[in-house]
This record gives sequence, C-alpha cells and structure tokens, in this order.
Amino acid sequence: MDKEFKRTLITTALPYTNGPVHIGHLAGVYIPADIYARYLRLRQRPVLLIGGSDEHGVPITLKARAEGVTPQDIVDRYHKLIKESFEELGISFDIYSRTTSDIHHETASEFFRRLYDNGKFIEKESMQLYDEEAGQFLADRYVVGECPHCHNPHAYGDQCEACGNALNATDLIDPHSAITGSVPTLKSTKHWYLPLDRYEGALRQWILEGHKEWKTNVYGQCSSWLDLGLQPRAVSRDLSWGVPVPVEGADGKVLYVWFDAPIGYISNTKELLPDTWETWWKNPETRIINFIGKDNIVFHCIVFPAMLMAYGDNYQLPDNVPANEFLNLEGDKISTSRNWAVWLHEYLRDFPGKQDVLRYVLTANAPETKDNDFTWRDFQTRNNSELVAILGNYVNRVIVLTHKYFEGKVPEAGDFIDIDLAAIKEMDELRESLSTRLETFHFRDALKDAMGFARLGNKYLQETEPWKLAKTDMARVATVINLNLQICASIAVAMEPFMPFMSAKLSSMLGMGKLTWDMIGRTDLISSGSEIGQSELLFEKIEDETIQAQVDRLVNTRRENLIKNFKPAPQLADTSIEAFGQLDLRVGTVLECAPVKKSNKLLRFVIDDGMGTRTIVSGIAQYYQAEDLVGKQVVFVANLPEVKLRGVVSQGMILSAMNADGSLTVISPSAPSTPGAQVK
Ligand code: B3M
Ligand code: ZN
Repeated sequence: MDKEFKRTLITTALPYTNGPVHIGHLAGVYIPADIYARYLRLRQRPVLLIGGSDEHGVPITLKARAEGVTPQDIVDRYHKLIKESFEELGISFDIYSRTTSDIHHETASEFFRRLYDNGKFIEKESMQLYDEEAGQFLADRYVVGECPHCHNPHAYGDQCEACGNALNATDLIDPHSAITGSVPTLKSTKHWYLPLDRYEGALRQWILEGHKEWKTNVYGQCSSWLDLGLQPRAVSRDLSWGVPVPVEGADGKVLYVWFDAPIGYISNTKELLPDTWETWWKNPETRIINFIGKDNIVFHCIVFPAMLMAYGDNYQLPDNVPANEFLNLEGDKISTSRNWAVWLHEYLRDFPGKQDVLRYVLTANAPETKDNDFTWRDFQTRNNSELVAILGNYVNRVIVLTHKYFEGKVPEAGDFIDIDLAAIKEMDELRESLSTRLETFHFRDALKDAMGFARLGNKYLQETEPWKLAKTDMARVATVINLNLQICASIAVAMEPFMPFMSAKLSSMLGMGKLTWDMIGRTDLISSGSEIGQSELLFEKIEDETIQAQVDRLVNTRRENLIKNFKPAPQLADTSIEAFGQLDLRVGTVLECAPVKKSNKLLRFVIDDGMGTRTIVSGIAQYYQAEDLVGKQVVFVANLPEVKLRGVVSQGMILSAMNADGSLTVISPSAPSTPGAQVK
C-alpha cells in the first residue's frame, strides 16, 4: 500500500462553529488524525493535515438569533476559540481555516457552477414549509415537530436525534417554526438537486468492491445506504447565511451547508498551497484519508464522492474514511444543548500543561469499534497508575541512575548478554506491531505497543538491578544504563504521535535532536560520552480533590438540567385517583439481597411481602452494597406482571428516587411497618 502512494492528504471533519469542541470530537476525529499525521511525518512521508471551521448552516443562525447578534459574530467567536484550543492541544494542522473565507466562497461557488453548467443537477419546484410571521422559508433545524419514525416530539427538520433518521422538514408530523413557534404554511420554491441515483453504480463498485478493507462500521453503513437506493438530494436552501447560489434568479438562496462544507477541505488546501494544491487532490498518487465521526459517514462516503465524480477533472476519492463511534461522558450521551461535555478550552484551563494526559486517555479509550465512556475516575487512574507509575517513573529512574553513577554522561556499553538481547528483540517486535497498527488506524492498540516500551524498560531495569551490580561490576552497570537510555530514547520516538509534549521534553533531556521513526529500537541512538540533562518530571499525580471538582461540576449540570426540564405532570381529572388505586403499593422487608450475575446494574431481592416471599430485581447495584440492604424495608409495586431480567424472574418493582446526579435512593417507610402494609 505504501508503495503506490507518494503523499497523504489527511482531512478532519470541520466542526460547526456554534459552540466549542469537546472530548467527543477529540476522541473521534482530531486526536486520531493528529496521531496519523505525526506518524507519517516521522516516517518522512509527505503529508498534509487539513482542518477548518464549518461556519454555515442553520444552528449557527439560530444561536445568533437567540443571542441577538449576527451569525458572523458567532462564527468569529467560536472559530477563534476552537482554533486556539486545537493549537494548544498540539493538533498539528498544516492549516486550520474557515468556510467564511473568500477563497472558500469562490471555490464552492465555482464547484456548484461547473456542475450546473454541465447539467449535473435537477432543477425542481417543490412545496416547502414557510413561516408567514417571520417571512421566510424554514429549512432544516428551523422546523421542529414529531418524528414520523419514532414519534419523538422534538425532532428537527433535517434529523431526529432520538432515532438518528435523516428527515425532510416536510416529513415532520405537526411541524412548527423554531423562530416564531407558529404553524408553517406550504409555499412553492425552486431548488437544485444532485441526483445521487445516477452515481449509485459507481459508488457501489468503488466502495463495496474496491474498499472491503474499510472499518466494518463504515462499510456496513455504506452498504445499507446503497441497498436502500439513493435519491436526488437538494443542494440549496432558502436562507440568507451561506454561500449564495451562483445562478441568475437564485436570490435568497444559498448552498446547503453539507454541499459547501466538504469543499472546504479543497479550499483550505488551496489557501495553504496556492500553486501546488492540485497535486494533493487530482493526482492518483495522492492518498486521501477523511477522519470523521460516525454521523458524518454518508456525507463523506456517498454525497461528497458523488459530487467529486460529477465534477470530474481527475478529483480523487478518499482511500479510507476511518470513522469512529461516539464517546459518552459518565454514562450519558455528550450533548451541547444539555452542557453535558468536557469542553476542550475548559480542560486546558483546568489542567494546564496536561495536554498529553487528555490525548493519552482519549486514545486509550477511543471509540474505535463501539461507543465508549469517558469517566473522570478512569482519567485519574490512567494518569496515576500508567503515565506516572509506569512511564514517568521508569524514565526518571534511568536518568537519576545515570547521574548517580556516571555524572550524567552516557556510559559506553560493553558486550550484550542474553537478557540485553532479549530486550532489544522485544523492542524490534514492538516497533513492527506499532507501525502496522498505526498504518491500519488501530490507534488504541498502537498506544498499547508504545506503552510496551516503558513496560519493557521497567522489567529490564528491575531484572538487571544496576544498583546491586554497582557494588561489584561497574562495566556491566555501564552496559545496562546505556541500554536503558536507548530504551528511553525509543519511548520518545514511539510516543511522539500520541504525546508530543512529553516526547519533546524527553528527547531534549536525552539530547536527541530531530526524531525519525527508524530510530525506534536502535541501540546507538544516544552516543556514549554525551551529556544528558537533569531529570524533569514528565507526569504528576492527579489528586482526588481535582477529580472531585470535575465530578461536582457534572453533578451540578445534571441538577440544573433536572430543574430546567422539570415539568409538573398535567393536573389529573377528579376520577384519576382511581387510577392510582390500581397500583398495589406495599411495604416489604428485605430478607436477601445479592448482585445478579453478569450484570453491574441489577440486584436480586427476596422480600417478605406479608403473605410469603417474592423475588424482585432492581437496577440499583451501582448505588448500594447488596448486604447493606438486608433487613431494610422498601416500597414495591405488588401487582405487576412478572418479567424476566437477566434470567431472573422479577415479581414487582422497588421504588426509588432519582437524584440530580442520576443516582437512585430506595424509598423506605420512616418507621418500621408491617410487611405487606398497603401504601395509601
Ligand atoms: N460540520 C458536522 C459535524 O461537525 C459538520 C462536519 C463537516 S465535515 C465537511 O459533525
Ligand atoms: Zn425519530
């Protein structure tokens, strides 16, 4: 694969500038792309990492409206914040530009115009939703209503976030305007459609036949889209914010944001390399890789490639689209509107100098094959027991020993013996595995290999015990310390894609100069006689209080959301008290309580219900030690049909209060009650 391609163009999804970026974006897109770009640079292969902000689209205009400012104000604010925080995290973009730039407007406009001139669009009048009060058409998120698929009442005109289905605004049941709340009318308007169906055969061939090596989640999504059959898609909208449609009589119309945004990859390359950008887009020896999240797969694998095919002129299609799944936060889906996120700029403020820790944790936990969860406790553990205890500690010991026995000068190695040769061989194996995994976008496993060098070093140091040898055999100590320093040097290179700040610090301590990939595993990297610097701490322990402060912030967010969303249930009719009476609520005494096997949520209760015993399964295992509940009294619903949960038959339901942080507290009578007593 490496042979055929002369250069690699890496793109990262352009984040919408209606808010800052969070750890989900980082884990899914920016960190993996940066790892890959840094790796290729270390291999001295020509590479570009292209990024930028997506500054069009309805959410930006809605946010501007809500704040009473212009869309330009919104995008200026978030473009700056996002760009600066990426830089601080060490995402090594060759360019990070924006879709409001002149060059982008020109490029996107020209792209549309060429397709238009070459008859690649269908022009169609159709009935669209119109807000009479606001005097405008309601595209995409300007309309909210009920999802025709899952009946979520808060679906948007372009997508239902509850079931994930893509929608047309006119599909919504009971639609209303997000601007005025009024019920929209239908009004006829003209738009341009890209007939995706014309490209179906070519797309099938290209993806389903030509790219069987793509990640299964990506390949699978593509094949189900293709199997459903492709439809023409509107590429224009009735809006005032965006790239104007460059055609006579298209006043008040702009390009659909998903039409212009991917062209942003091209515009940004053009802005960076005005003379040679075409080599990166139109030469079959260039390999294009798009890093994106799973919600963007259809646009990158179907829509944009169809646009490029329609344009022709030798534009190259992506060679791979290694999309990731989603990262959750403390068990819940990350959400900008619910402020349920760890925002990058806040992390950088709260954890100064700890960019690499976040990069490490998000890679170790990357949602490569399934959705994953970020928790602050895991973040702390990975820092304290992996980065500090394994990597930092090892490097520190080697440097301190070099100063102790050799005044900071690299000692000369003598002949290697078996234990040294075994360590060298292991380094070779690790390098090979690491390279293969990086080449194939398996970054989590690649990081394990890179950490393998530190684990290997620790083991080697522990087994060779130079502090004991120092009493008898200084020549052997010299060999051992020399080899340990070479291992440290390999760590600096192998870790560079993942933790560039640590790598820079370590390589400068070791006086290494410019790093290249082929240095890994070598035993002559640090020449004997050269001086190394004093040991500087690479990582420091993160204390419980620091983590607690972050957890508290999230608990607070949950509480705020609980209050914000607190809607009293509607007032009941007089006769409804009878409905309450249909629930047979009773007090029971817990006789036994134990975790349900293979479940971390469920507890199995045996309770005395006044008549005898019954078994109830309840999802509160995270909040209680089973044995602490034995002897307690609980309130349960006694007349529910039996259900089987994880193989256990449950005969009722135990009532709990859900707290702001999502935890559950079991409801108990305030004084001992008779088992079986009815709750009235
Ligand atoms: N802005 C969607 C997103 O941020 C969109 C990506 C554009 S990539 C060309 O998820
Ligand atoms: Zn839905």
